[in-house]
Amino acid sequence: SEHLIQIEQHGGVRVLRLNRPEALNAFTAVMLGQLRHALEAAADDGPTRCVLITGAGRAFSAGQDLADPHVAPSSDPAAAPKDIGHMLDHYYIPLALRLRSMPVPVVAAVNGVAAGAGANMALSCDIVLAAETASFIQAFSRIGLLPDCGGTWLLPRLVGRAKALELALLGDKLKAADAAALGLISRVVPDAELADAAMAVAQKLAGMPTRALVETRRAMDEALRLDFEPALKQEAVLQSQLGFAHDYLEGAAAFLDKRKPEFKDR
Ligand code: T3D
Repeated sequence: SEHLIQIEQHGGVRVLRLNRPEALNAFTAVMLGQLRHALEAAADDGPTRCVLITGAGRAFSAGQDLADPHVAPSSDPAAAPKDIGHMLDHYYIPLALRLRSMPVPVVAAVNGVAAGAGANMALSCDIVLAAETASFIQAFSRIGLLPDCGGTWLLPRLVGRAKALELALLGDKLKAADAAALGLISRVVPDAELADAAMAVAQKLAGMPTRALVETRRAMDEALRLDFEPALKQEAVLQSQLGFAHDYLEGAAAFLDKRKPEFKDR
């Protein structure tokens, strides 16, 4: 079948490239299935210690393909409207959950426009870099929908309620530099440097103690709904577990021996 997700391995980094450039990498059901499968495979692959997601061509992703027969309005006015909630239940929700619970860190290199589900998929990644000419659009309101793929959860947490609602209601294009200034993403780099900058971040993460990184993500997500003291206690429980693991023993020993550590926990 067609490779709508292109997969490359660079050492410990698994690159997943959204690859439907003629349609700005808009998601079809088939493509979403391939992306989920690619994430599962990366999660199951021991040597892979970081995933890097980017887009082929001039866009990151234009979001749901509005022409996909699963969601496109029928030309027959008598036909019953399609249930697009079905698309979320069967494709986007499993994908979003898989992405947010990957056993390795996930970097997004947003190479161009990221709209709708494409934007929120990028924002679900652990570290988001964007090219100077990239942009983010909560396109949902323009077509009578609300932000999905975690948009209602992610946006207020990333930028606060006022900006989250502004972005979601107006659906305007947000330039990468403005997204970085708002704290929606990590960093903006010149277009020509995006691939190298994102790979450098991914390679650095791939050489780090994977399990500690993933527990950090999980603890932060969890802490968002905890009070201060329960968050402190959660840190102690997780730290206790990490403290018995190989990577801490190796990391601390390597520091004391003034040598480079070799991490392996996943
Ligand atoms: O429906 C459900 O399952 C529920 C889930 C919803 C999740 C969602 O993601 S809803 C949001 C869906 N996405 C959008 O509404 C964005 C639509 N696209 C745009 O607004 C613009 O294309 C962009 C701002 C992303 C880029 O604009 P621009 O001017 O750079 O490019 P363009 O000319 O608009 O697009 C180029 C081609 O890609 C064009 O096709 P053509 O004319 O060359 O044959 C355009 O139709 C196509 N394209 C772009 N986005 C989509 C798309 N085709 C299908 N679906 C798209 N989302």
